Amino acid sequence: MDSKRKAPRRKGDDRVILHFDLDCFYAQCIENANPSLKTLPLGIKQKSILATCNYVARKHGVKKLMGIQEAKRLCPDLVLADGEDLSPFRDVSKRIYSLLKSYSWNGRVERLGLDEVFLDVTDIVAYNLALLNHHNLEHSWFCLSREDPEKGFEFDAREVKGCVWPPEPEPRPQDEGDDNQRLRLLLGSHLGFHLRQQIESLGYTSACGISTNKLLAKLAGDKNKPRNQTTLLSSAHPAPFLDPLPLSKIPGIGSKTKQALKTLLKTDEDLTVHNARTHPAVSPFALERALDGGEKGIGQKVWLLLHGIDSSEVKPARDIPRQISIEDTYRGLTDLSQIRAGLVQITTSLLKRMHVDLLDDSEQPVTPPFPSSSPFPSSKPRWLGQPKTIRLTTRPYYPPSERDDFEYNHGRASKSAPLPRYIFDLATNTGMIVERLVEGTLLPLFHSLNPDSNNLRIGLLNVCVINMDGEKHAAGGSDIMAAFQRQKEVGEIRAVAFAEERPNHLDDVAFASQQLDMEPAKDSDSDEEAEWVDDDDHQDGVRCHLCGCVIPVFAVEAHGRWHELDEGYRVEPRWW
Ligand code: DGT
Ligand code: MG
Repeated sequence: MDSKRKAPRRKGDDRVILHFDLDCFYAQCIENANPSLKTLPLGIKQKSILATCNYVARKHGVKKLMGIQEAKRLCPDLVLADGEDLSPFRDVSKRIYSLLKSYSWNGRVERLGLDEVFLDVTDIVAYNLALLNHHNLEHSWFCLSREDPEKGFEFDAREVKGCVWPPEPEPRPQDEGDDNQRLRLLLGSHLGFHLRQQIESLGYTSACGISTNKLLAKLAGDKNKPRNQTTLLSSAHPAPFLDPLPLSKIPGIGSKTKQALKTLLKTDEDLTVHNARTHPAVSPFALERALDGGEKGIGQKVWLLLHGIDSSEVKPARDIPRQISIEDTYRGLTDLSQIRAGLVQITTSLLKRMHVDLLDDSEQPVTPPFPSSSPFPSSKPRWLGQPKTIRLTTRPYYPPSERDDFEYNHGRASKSAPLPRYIFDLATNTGMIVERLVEGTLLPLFHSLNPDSNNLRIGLLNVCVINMDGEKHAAGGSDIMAAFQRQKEVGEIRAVAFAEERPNHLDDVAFASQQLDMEPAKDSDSDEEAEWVDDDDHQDGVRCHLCGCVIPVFAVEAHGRWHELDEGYRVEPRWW
């Protein structure tokens, strides 16, 4: 065998990673608010498509991202609920994330979008492995706290909890190393089950994957859905598990990599992992060359993913998002009163989001403004973080015929200003704050972005607050790069998924773009998102997660340093 094609050395095999994915998330949120919907086929509508549907509807053939008309044709009794307002979904997401975070010892709890969470539970598992009484595995005790031995649950350590992959019992591992790994994953499966039960106590069912890295945990969880879990026992030899999967299932392998692989294999057919992994023309070096212009080391990275190796860490938990962004799309706003109304609406939502995400609500429910005469001054909510900068982005309206090959950032232009401090005054009425912010800050930014007010045709408005107080921006090299990459990657994945499902619909591009920026990586407010880096992101530059600019790769570090400068009035750099 060519030495370049030797099976790569595995890293991080001794970790235990759990991946949780809520079942039909938006639908469950709506069902919990209206329990009578639980037994009916339910679709969650956003513009002209279903963002998701419950599993009753899925039995009728209805699918996520299906057009409403098609869904109704398949299931005439389908009940439709409006899913345009993401606030209730974000609130539930936050509660579930906080719950899972409260079980972590090492703080490695990473959100992926609104309904997925990774947990690195290696430390909890190692602790419990040492406690196991091998003479009485049947009546084992799983300790959830190092300080309080009574906090935990009883479990049967003879068996893995839930589904196991491969399905048939494996021959007993031969050496002690493998045996330990099996036991670690077994312990992880019981913890995963316990945590799923805790999530269910909040009213939400989920799927869970248990493995030794994020890639394998996520893919394992996909095996048995809904309300189930899968442990990948053969994590050290994942080829039989990965090989049948289409390449599109592998996070981090994007459309350009897929195309590069097709070119290497001289085929037009859709490839499986097996096709790509075993073909003699595919090696780290060949991939690096085929993806020329991409990130250095991209060939090696793709090669590792094809072999189920992903050394990326589960990121430490964060209490507050790095930025909050709200946007909406329009069919060409032409006069300033429409623009003003759009800005008022967006800013109102933004302020609401800031109250939900940035106020410490541990003391009392947040319903600002609080009257200054409040009898409970000490229970006033406290700002956990205060963004320092506000940014307005606009894009002209493009008719559908012109939108076919749009890049996410096509036509977008942005300007920033310091965020006025009155926005944090909880004693002032929200409506007054919005009016003042629109008049005093956003409309001036709008005019400087669109100086010719007689020729307006606005297709998108986005307002974003960034530069959280107390936040350190990872200016140095790889962290900031990874953050930029994550944002764009998931944006592209969403856009592709959307385009594939609804290729000809009028609203598709506008809708996709609305979804992307309201929730790139399913949730733009959080950077605790997709860790996997899409090679495709490096072809032309990467998108800054702080200001949205697309930046040539060589300029990323300098751009990061620019963000670290404290603001005076700052106009977005235009040269990229
Ligand atoms: P599942 O996990 O297959 O049981 O179903 P969901 O609905 O939980 O799907 P998932 O986990 O991919 O996404 C979580 C939620 O995020 C989902 O309920 C709706 C929303 N979402 C996901 N992808 C898209 C998308 O491409 N467009 C829109 N509009 N919403 C999406
Ligand atoms: Mg889900």
